Amino acid sequence: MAINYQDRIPNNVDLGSNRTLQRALEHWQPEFLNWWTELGPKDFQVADVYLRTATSVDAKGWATYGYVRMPEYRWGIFLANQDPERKIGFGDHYGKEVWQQIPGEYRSTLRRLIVTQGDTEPASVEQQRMLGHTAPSLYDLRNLFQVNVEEGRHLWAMVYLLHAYFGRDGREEAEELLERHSGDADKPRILGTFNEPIRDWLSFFMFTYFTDRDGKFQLKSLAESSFDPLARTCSFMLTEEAHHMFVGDTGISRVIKRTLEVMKELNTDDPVAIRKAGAVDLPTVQRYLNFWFSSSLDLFGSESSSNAASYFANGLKGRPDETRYEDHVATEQIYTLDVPDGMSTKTEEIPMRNAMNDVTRGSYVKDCDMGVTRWNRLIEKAGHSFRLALPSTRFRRSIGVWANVPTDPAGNPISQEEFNAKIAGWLPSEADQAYILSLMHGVYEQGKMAAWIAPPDRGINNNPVDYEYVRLQ
Ligand code: BYC
Repeated sequence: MAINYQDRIPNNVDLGSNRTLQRALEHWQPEFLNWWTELGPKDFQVADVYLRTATSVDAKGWATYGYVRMPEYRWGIFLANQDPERKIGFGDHYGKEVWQQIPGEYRSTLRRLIVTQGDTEPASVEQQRMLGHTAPSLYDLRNLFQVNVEEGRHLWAMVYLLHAYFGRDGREEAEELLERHSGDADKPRILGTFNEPIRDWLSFFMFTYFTDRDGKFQLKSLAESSFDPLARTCSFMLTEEAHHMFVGDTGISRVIKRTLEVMKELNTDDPVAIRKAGAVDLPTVQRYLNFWFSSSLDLFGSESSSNAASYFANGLKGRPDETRYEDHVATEQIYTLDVPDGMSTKTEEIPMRNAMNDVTRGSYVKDCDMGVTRWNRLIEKAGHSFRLALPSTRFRRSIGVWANVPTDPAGNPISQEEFNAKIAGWLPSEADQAYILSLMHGVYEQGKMAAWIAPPDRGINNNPVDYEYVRLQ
């Protein structure tokens, strides 16, 4: 169905035919806008931002670009088109019709999954709210705001499901999505990473590379769901998510590119000299990477999880790209896990269904590694021996079998004393953070770029890099 932009809430779900639902969502809309004003991007609400807006949900040409003031962005409800032939792709109900309504026995579990997904969206906007003040260019400022408005839309996507399919409980959950806040001592966001502050753009790029990529894999898992409206909304969200990861990937590449230029100019790889010249030395990039990658690994949940087993058995949440697997029922398979064993490790065998979180985490790690390989190619081409690396999935974990087990970044178990003594060198130290913060100054002059980052290879929507991506008032 085409997107209807005439309604107060743009949608392609024929919202107008369900007056009760429409009214309930129209009641939530001003609460969302209040939240956006209070906890969305600080200042810049009257700036004209060159944003894309969805016009159709097909893979090609879904976006239109133009100047929009963020509070006037047309947040709405967009589901990928329904496939009337779609069948359940995994678990105990494999091969049966997908559900257009939620079977009563799965109601609370599905609600929990949708709330957890929904909670991350406004959380990330809250985390990033101060970054507009220190954007390295108008191009970057626009990308930040694009990511922010789309995370706002992803919240709409989950709120629609809560309102449309979960009655009063769902409406209450939708209210609470605006009441929990990132980093709030009393009402924090549900998942750990979404309570971490993002004060600088290096962290923002790491977040959009590593944490938005968790979003990609979780959305892919939910896009397999037997609950068809959830699958369809996640399919469309994935098309928006791709740009967020692009911002992270190219952002980190540009930081590294600039560092390599400075290393060449000065003919040194000495971090002190590189910092004096106003660039980010590569060991610091590695420490930020260690922080955000390890934090994002926790977002997949425990390696062995009875929750994950029942999500899979009941057809609520599958594996990303489920069709690539041969066995979609997975009752007979065994998964081998590495677990800590004092100062050593041992293996444990668990039923495959219980290992679904770790299967998804494994695909995620491979995907993360592709960027690292590309960044290392830049470093290698510039003639340097330094290499960035993903730390082990055992390193600095807070969730799962490796939670609070001291290991080095390679994953070797070490004593708590050694860990305590060395961890400051493996993560951004206070001095690193102070240095990175000292580089952060807003650059708002058209075509200008902060000195710590290289310009992008190309602009947005075939516009030049020096386009006026944000018209400040
Ligand atoms: N922090 O059996 P377990 C995105 C909880 S990102 C705190 O180990 P399960 C985005 C867990 O909730 C994608 N708590 O794991 C990115 C459970 O609590 P309850 C977000 C955690 O249940 C950037 C308990 O520990 N989407 O879209 O199999 C910008 C035991 O759970 C954490 C989703 O996450 C943690 N890291 O799986 C914007 C999809 N990890 O229920 C957006 C929906 C686990 O016993 N969520 N816990 O109280 C899920 O599928 C699952 O909840 C999880 C955990 C994968 C998160």
